[in-house]
Amino acid sequence: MAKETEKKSAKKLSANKAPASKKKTAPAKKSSRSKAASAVSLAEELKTRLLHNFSVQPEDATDENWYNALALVLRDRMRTKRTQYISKAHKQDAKQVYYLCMEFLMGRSLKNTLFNLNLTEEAERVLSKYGVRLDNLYELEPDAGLGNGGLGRLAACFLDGLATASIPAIGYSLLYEYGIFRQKLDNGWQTEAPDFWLPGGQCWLLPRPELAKKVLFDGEVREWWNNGFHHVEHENATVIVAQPYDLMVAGKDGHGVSTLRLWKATAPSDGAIDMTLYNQGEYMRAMERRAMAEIITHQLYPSDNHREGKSLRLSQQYFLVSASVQDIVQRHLRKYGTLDNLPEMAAIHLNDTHPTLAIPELMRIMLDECGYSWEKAWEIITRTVAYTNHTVMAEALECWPEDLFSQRLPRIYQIVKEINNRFSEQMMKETDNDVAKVSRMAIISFGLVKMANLCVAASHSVNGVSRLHSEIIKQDVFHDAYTVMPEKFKNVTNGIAHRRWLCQANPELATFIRERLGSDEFVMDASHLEELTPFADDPDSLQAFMAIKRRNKERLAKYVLQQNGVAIDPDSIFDVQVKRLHEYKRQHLNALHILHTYLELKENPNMEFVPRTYLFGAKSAPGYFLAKEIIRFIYLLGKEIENDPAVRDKLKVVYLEDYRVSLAELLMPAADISEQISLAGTEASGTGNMKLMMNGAVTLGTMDGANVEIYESVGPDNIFIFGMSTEEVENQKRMGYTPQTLYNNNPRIHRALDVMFRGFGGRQFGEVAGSLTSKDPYMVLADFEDYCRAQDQSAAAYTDTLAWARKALLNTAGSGIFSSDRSIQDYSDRIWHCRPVTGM
Ligand code: 26W
Repeated sequence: MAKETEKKSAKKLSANKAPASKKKTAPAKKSSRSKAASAVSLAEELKTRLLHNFSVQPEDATDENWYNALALVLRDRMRTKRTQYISKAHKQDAKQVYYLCMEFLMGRSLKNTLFNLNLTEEAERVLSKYGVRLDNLYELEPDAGLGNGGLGRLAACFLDGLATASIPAIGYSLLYEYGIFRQKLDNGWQTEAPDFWLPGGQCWLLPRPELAKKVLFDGEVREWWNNGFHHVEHENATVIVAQPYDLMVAGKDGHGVSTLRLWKATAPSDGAIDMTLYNQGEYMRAMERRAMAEIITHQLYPSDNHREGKSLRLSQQYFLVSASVQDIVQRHLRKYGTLDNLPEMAAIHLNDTHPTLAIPELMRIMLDECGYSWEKAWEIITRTVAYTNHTVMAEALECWPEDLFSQRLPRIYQIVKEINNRFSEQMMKETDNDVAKVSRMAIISFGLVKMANLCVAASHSVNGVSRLHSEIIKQDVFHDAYTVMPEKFKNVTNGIAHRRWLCQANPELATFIRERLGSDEFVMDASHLEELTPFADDPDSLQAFMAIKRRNKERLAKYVLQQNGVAIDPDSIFDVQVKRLHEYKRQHLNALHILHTYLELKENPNMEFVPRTYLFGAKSAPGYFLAKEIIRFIYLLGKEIENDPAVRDKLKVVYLEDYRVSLAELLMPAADISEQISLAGTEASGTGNMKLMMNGAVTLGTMDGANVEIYESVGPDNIFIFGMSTEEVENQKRMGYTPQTLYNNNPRIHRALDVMFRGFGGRQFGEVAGSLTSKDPYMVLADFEDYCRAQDQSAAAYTDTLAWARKALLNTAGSGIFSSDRSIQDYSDRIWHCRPVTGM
């Protein structure tokens, strides 16, 4: 690895303060091109791209050529729009949002970009001249799977919302060469294949080599005082270069454009050592150094809700925040020449604790490079940084061994130690020397650096992602901090990009809404969906609504037949549980109930039964053994039922491989029932629940996360609630939960679990069954009976077609508040305090 000594002194750094740009740019002209004119231009731009980039005439172009050409044309158009947008934002002194997140689960860009730039029809027209179908091009695009699940998808939805609201924003993340693994099921056992997404995804990335940054690891810190200035030198550091690549997200109608800046790790290519090595013929050593550097952004860590504690993960986190914070500072200094007004002009958002080191990194730059005093730097930073918590799982709260931390990040460690000392001192004062409380809030204790505590100490705002979750944070996760700093704690309920999840994923439903409401306003403002409510009393509308659902179910059935070789009946209830696989989400509660139903059906073949198709989609963290066992259990249960001619026409279980954003876009519109069955108090919010309700699925769920707000929005008649409340869960836990008693006393539970212990399909499921009868922190058996009741209730409700249609439609009507446009509005008003750029 390259060793380099970076000299940082207050003097040298003041030279870094570039004068504020005085350049005035001409105001962006409103596009006045007619539709026809821009169609011609799209055609011409495409032709030019085909010719210049791929050396083909349109007549000879393959679908792949067209896909790439289209992506490049759109990328350039977004770049132009972004430039105009930014210059307008600058003139208005608009506050900038910087959203730091280790994951952005973007999915595909083509359909969304065409839709938001209002170019879908034009593109279709141009392509049809050459016999090319736009739908085929969509399928060529790989998902940009740079995230695990909820956290990353939320970040992606927010970029869309920010652009549409004309709030200038940059999302910062890593350019993982390999995104979330491709899941393969080998007789039900999950195996992971690498997701090399760049060959089809690269065309959306704009390289910005001029903005590259250096990130320093390892080495030692030397400090001294001279002329009243504190000097710091980071000696013998390992230098990694962060190369930025921009992926742009156009807002609806294309005035605002968000940037997602992805950093790729590379070895410094300008180092003299490189050349020396080459000259000595030490080619292998040079290559090794390159590989060591590039490994940082090689791969996304595939576990969510479970910390890894690995050195490479710490390196990824620091690499992200160091490059991003340097970029933020550079941008800010270029415009204002000072960081004094950072809190007024910039909001830095930490999406969960993963980018926490942005706090000490900004301290480092302000102290070592800009000559700020500790007090002033801390004051500025704590007014700039805000933090969102996304999980209550204790095993997800990140902490780092102090020795690993201090070795890999020596200067950052010094700063964190000092933050801890000062913070602890302040907390002692504010708690009247409550030592126990202060030590629980400490940032470093028992040899661990605690990221969440650092976030809470340094952020001016700490928010949860649903009302219930935000309460739990105050009462439980961060209770100590809440008692001392109650004003920091807020709630912003999550949301989803309704233009992607409704308008694009379910175009027929969008047309239905447009026709009923007599306008397109809901596209920009999802609160208009409420106006669908009166149509719940209109039989014709209800019928049309269900006809759309039926066609979406047929579309999904086709996919299932192709992928799984199973024919599913669109007249059966499509009961969908799609999300990451985790015990707390309780896919095994769903499966246990299916097994129970299967046994009932076998025993009473003539019992009344509403045909039901259970669809599962979920990836497990590769090392999460029990989760993989649960997948195998569900998969083989499906096989077992499918092999049973007496039951298979009534009951089906389909496990869809490789659940991802693009598959979700196919699934959400086809669902009748949305399974949201986590143990109350465990799911921070959920966002799949919002996508499903928006597409007219009725929630069958617990009073957990955002389900509570869904319940309030649709009312008790349009949702199936079951299970313990958070209070009941707490009480049970206090009294001591003994699942063994439930197993012994409940014959239905007993029978189903015994079948699992005995096994079927050539395997036993003792680990899964055993986990339910021993400790089970997620209390599956305790909620089992009530879950059965809710399942039965939903089946009975489904048989009344019109009444069901009413419920479904009212779910869409009640989903407006779950648009991420509303979430962005809330963040802007309550946390970031920023205003949209006007005149866009
Ligand atoms: C340390 C490893 C790790 C990785 C990812 C820990 C935690 C995470 C994420 C925060 C887990 C996550 O994605 N949480 C989900 O965030 C969604 C968006 O707010 C919520 O809707 C989900 O309820 C929550 O599980």
